[in-house]
Amino acid sequence: MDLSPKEQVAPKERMAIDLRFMRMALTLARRGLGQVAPNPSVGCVLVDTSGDVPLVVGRGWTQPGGRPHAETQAIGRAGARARGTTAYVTLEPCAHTGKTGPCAQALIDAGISRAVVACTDDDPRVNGQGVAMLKDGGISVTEGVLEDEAKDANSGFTCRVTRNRPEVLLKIASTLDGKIATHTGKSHWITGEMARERTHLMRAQADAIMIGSATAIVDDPQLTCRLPGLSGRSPIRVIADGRLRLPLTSKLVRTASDTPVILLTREDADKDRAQAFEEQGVDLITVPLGPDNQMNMGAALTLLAERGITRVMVEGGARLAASLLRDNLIDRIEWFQAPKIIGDDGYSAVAGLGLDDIDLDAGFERQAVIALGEDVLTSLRVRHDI
Ligand code: AOF
Ligand code: ZN
Repeated sequence: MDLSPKEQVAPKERMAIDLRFMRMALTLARRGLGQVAPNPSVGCVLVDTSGDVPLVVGRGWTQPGGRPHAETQAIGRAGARARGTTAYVTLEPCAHTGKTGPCAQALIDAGISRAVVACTDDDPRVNGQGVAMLKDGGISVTEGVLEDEAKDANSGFTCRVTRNRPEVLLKIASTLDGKIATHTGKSHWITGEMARERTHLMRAQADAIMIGSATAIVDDPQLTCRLPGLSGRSPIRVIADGRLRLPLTSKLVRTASDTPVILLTREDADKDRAQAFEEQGVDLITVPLGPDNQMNMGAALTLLAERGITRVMVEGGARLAASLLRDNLIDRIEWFQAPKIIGDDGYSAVAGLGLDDIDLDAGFERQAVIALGEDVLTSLRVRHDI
């Protein structure tokens, strides 16, 4: 039997090559986080493995707004050199026809001989059909390479399509004893410069950033990404403001025409005030009330998902954090801790949860701990088994 050079590669060596190029594809995929909603951010690398050393002939990632998709970008770059290559894709190629044809078909048409796919696409229009299309088209498919990392990169999108709400990340910057301000309300600065830079990067990678109205009133924040080179990547700003208490003169309202602002508000909020906000270019979303007569935050998130938002970062305050935690709506926590202590007369990062007991089921698992100057950042994810 005549084996092509690709098939002569020992399995172990092939696995090392697969890991190397899937890692590259994942790095490309992460570039789009915060820019591609409602779509996932996908990376694709086309590699010619016929020679002595593997050669990258095309790279692509999902473009701002979610289109073009990663695969067609990579194929476009590679041109005729795409023929016979291996495609490394961080998400199963799509099988549906949108503005353009399916990516799976584009890979077949480009003459790709092998596809390495990190994880399946939970969008019901795809969900296994992309891989089936590749196989039917004569492409050999390897699945599950760096699957966990790819799922992590796609988690906002997956949450939107499977749970009808965006993924929610809670960011907290506190003292060692979990305080975010002194009893006089002073909070600038608890954490250091590196933690603040990291926060701005997180903002760039979010589709929306959300805070409660009390925090918006007290801090008068901009909630933009102000990292050099990334200032164009500020997320949509969302304020949970049931009673429309945000001042019309706030920085958020004054900059609404540059970076969008959404107010989540109640049906019974003042109509004239609502109109005044709308005249300033602020978008209002009416949120149904829950049994406690407060805005139902699960419903609010679903309304955001319906607008395509997949990744929400929550930056306070204590009451918004508590209400989302109480409703099990927090998927990730990024907790910065400074080596300072404020004591019991300070303000806590999370308001009262009314727990009688330690609820072991609702716990978070640690993903990483890193030092950022004097501060420590702990990254947590909600336990998957609940
Ligand atoms: C891919 N590569 O880079 C992305 C994919 O609305 P459309 O037509 O752009 O399709 C969006 C769907 O395509 C989205 O829900 C997800 O299933 C998939 N995203 N697929 O092959 C990509 N971003
Ligand atoms: Zn596609």
